[in-house]
Amino acid sequence: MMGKKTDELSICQDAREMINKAGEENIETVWDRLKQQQPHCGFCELGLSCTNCVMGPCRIDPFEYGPQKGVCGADADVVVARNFGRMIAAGAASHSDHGRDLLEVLEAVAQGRTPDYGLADPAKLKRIALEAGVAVEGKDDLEVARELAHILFEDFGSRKSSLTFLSRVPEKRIKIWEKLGVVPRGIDREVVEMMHRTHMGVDNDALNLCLHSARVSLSDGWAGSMVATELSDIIFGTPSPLTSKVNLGVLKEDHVNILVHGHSPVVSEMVLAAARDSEFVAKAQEAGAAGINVAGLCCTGNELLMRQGVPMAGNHLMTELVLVTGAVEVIVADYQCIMPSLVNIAGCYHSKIVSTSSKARFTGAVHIEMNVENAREKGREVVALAIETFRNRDKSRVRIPVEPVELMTGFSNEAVLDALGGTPGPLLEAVKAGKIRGVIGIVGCNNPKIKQDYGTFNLARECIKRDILVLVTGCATISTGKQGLLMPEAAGQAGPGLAEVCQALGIPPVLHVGSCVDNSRIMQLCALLANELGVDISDLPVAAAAPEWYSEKAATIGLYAVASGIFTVLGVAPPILGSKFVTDLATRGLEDAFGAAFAVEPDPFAAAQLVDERIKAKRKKLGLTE
Ligand code: XCC
Ligand code: SF4
Repeated sequence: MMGKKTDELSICQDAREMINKAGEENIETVWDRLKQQQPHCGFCELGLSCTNCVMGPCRIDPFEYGPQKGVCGADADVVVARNFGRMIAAGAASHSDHGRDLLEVLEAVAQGRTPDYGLADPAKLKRIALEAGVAVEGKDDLEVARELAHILFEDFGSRKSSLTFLSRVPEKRIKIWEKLGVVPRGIDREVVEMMHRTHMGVDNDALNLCLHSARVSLSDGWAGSMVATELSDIIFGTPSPLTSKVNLGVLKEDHVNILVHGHSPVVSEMVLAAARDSEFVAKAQEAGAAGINVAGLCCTGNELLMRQGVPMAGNHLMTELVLVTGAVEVIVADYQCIMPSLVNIAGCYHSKIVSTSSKARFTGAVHIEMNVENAREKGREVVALAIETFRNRDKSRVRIPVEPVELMTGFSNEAVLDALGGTPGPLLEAVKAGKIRGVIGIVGCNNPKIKQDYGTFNLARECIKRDILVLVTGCATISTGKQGLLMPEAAGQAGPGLAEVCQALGIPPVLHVGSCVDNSRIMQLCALLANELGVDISDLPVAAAAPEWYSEKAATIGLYAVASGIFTVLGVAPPILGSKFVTDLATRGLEDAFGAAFAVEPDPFAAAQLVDERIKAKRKKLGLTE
């Protein structure tokens, strides 16, 4: 299969072994399908094809031999900007719709409509409610929750001119957004307006379209995702440091293995609760298993890892391979990043894919619809199905490669500030003294076009060597965790300043701050530091990177980082290169407008150099020595 050797596809031993096993068993994986798709359409790669109406589809010729305009007259700049705008809208919609699900749970809890969920962190509920302008004095938690839910629901609509958590944004940054006309108004409103603007014959100015893209992304980073993060903490608990394990070795050969996949803790928390029920553990034993093992994939895995210490089986490119172990009874999924191929691969084994959301169904999967009213009961159905499925496991096909690696997790902003004695002061002191030269958020996915985990792991390692503290979210967590960087011992691989800080606090040089929506934690932390120093976020020695991104959501995260003033390096170019105007804007023009821009650099070592230079320049401007 494939033509490429497996060691060219992934840096991970567990992945390589399972790719080989898939080959032996004639199972098609994402790498096979990538090969079948090649060569990719050049027009699409450049962002130059348009299917927005049926006068088309149209293609703009990048070499100027062929047509330079679509049937409607749109040129390359407009076509690229429109396509990019829709990409950003899809990413923002995904995070924000996930946020809305948490909001619906909060409302159901407040109205007493669900016994299944509660308020695990009532102190945070009060804090957030106060921030949102709720008078909490003399009110019980449910009343506070009801009022908070009401205010946040309005953030989604168009009844307000500004969003709740914009109060966190430094004043200088808000001024920039006001001047550019990109202050986000309503979460859904910005997405809907993007769909409107990109209909034929509406917004036909590439700059104007790109500015609205920035506004859409900000409605995600400072609202939709932020709502998801804050409410997940309130409902399920604010993460604090704990240790767990990562890689395919977390599967247990003698257990019923249940994998949670997707993004929303609303589903995975209920599955976990049922799996921990002694009644089911006894049933599993009756079926011949030693017990029930729950492990995570992708971001809902991150949610459970951060709060419950549930071990992590793998990131995006491991989601097919985990089935190839032959040891998985059920993958229970909610939404986002769940490859439809999982159903086919599960069909090659005894495994079952369970979908749980009416908005994310998979032909051939078992559908167990979960909602706030029935979640606990449905979680139990999933676990019962897994136990039944275990009876069909073919033991001769089971192969669990490698031993798991330990990792430390749970670094919410609250936990970080707690560790520092309640204020960001000590962190700022370490930055001023140059022990921590700067901070980088490394986020995002895997992409089969890049050797799995190569970009993310190497960038993280190069950054810590240079005394740059690394924060990870999403699949980048797993890429770095599998290589041991999420343990305090990894301080030995850091530069002397960062190593000293990590050793003093007993923390790793790479901190896990959560799932993809939890990039909002990084936004909040940057705002906190900027406010403390009385500067803008763009003045801070910080950067962001998405070395192996694939998803529309990752594009949106990158854009809200840049629009918030954070220099961002992408390992894969977005489909904008067909427009010189949009490309120049992304890599230079945004710097003038927002004080930060994108760079595209697939080589993680060169990317680390770019980040280093940026941090050096920002430190110098702040009058900090190296
Ligand atoms: Fe998806 Fe969030 Fe990307 Fe991983 S990192 S592949 S978006 S699961 Ni957010
Ligand atoms: Fe072609 Fe214009 Fe229609 Fe796009 S909107 S398909 S460029 S006619």
